[in-house]
Amino acid sequence: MPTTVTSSARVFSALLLLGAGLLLPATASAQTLAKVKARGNVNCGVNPALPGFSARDAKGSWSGFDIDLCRALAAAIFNDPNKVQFTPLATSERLPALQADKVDVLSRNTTWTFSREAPLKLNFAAVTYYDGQGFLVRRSTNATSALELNGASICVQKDTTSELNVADFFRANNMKYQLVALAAADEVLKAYDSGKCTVVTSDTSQLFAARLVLGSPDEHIVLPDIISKEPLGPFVRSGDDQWLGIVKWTHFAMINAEELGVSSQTIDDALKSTKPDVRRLVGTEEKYGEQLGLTNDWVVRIIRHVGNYGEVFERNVGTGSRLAIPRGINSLWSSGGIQYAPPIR
Ligand SMILES: N[C@@H](CCC(=O)N[C@@H](CS)C(=O)NCC(=O)O)C(=O)O
Repeated sequence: MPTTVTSSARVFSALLLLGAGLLLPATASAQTLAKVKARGNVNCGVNPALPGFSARDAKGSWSGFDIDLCRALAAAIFNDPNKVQFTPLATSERLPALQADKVDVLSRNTTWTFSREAPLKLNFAAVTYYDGQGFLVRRSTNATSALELNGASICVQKDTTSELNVADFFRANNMKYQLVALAAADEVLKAYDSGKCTVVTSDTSQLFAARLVLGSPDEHIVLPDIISKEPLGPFVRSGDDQWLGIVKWTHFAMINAEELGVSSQTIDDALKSTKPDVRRLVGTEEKYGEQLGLTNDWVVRIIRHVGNYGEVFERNVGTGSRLAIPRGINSLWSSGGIQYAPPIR
């Protein structure tokens, strides 16, 4: 008899432990959304100044491609794209700031790499912009390819993937170079402007932005060579599946909306649509929003206030904008690009 009592007590305590084990991660995993709702805004870590991606006007109002992801999150959560607190972060402080809980999400032209996930206890949410590293030179150099840069002095920003890739590229091609590694973007441009280096290397999107900051943009060209893969997008802390889900599905919803022809102009028609895909997207069918901890009209809020992916791309960086970047591989998969989102169903 005592044996039975002991063993059932053991089974009971084992079940208790198992229960606690199952419960603990669940409670620990839903903190960010609750915190954001209690605070009344999304705290977004952003680039202090990168035209087209993240910039402040004279009145202090933020706009740009990376900014719109923050606004889309605020729209989904609060039905108000202005409920964002922007925290400008320098390149070297961006990942530590996210790790230290100083921001809820980092939306700052940051490349998804192996060493930025598990080792840093961070998760990459979704590729909002497929980029690649390139080179900016003066048009007067008549250079047509990066392979002509043997012996060049090259400016790069510290603590970036750019610094690592440029070393690989020159080593692989048996070329010499002199690296001028600087801490901030404006130092890089000043050094190039004053002749301390003849080349700037960075993500190509950032070189397009840099051309605008330099005195006469037409005097500078971005060489055609792309020497790396730079999948850019938002990061969150690991261990909060709900928050990771909200960030990644916000991007996927904007891609799916573009694919289905749902835009800020057509959102009211979409709400009357009989198409099953559209109905699931806008929440007139199923309850996907609630499953994320949001309301079922979460996508309607995003599209109404911010727009679909194509609208965000064109407005901030596309061919009609000052940056004039062709959509290229960031076109939808159905139009020859690689932007592809899993279905909402
Ligand atoms: N995508 C690359 C580069 C990102 C990066 O920080 N680029 C610099 C070069 S333009 C930048 O944004 N600087 C802005 C600043 O520090 O103000 C990475 O994740 O390492």
